[in-house]
Amino acid sequence: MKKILIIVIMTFVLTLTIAFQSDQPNLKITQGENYQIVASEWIYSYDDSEVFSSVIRSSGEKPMSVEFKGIELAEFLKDQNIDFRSSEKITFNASDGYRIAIKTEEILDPRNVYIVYEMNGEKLKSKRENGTGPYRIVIRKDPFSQRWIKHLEEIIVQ
Ligand SMILES: Nc1nc2c(c(=O)[nH]1)N[C@H]1C(S)=C(S)[C@@H](COP(=O)(O)O)O[C@H]1N2
Ligand SMILES: [Mo]
Repeated sequence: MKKILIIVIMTFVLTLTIAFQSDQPNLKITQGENYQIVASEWIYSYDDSEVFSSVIRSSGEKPMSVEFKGIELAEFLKDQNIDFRSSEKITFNASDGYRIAIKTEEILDPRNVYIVYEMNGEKLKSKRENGTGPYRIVIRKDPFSQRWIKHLEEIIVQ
């Protein structure tokens, strides 16, 4: 009886651990053969994060003014020691299979491309929680949000 109880408890704890770990919103940066994982804590505690206003245009809904908090992508990559200046574009993969590429030119344009993790003071929720996060790319100078990739998982520098 005791053994069974211990097994049940251990299974429960293990399941919780796995569930918790897979919910940790880390980001992967891939460059050629190499990759690095950026922990969510690093992102959430980033010193030079910025808050800016933006307008969300979802199909079938009125444009909505929001406040985003995030990190300028060029700064983020620089602080991760990723040199992307010689590549033509960067590719972004989302957990739902969505994928977009952004030209390096656009990324180097000041205050344009951001990795966003908060909206109106709240952390972006995951796809499972019906959110647009935990991370989203916002291109401030592109008013249409097709390229504002949600559920960002991987950044690929060619
Ligand atoms: N990961 C992911 N990002 C995505 C999409 C998607 O299907 N998957 N759709 C894009 C399109 S076409 C639009 S219009 C916006 C919709 O964003 P919203 O959910 O904030 O309205 O997200 C963009 N980013
Ligand atoms: Mo869209």
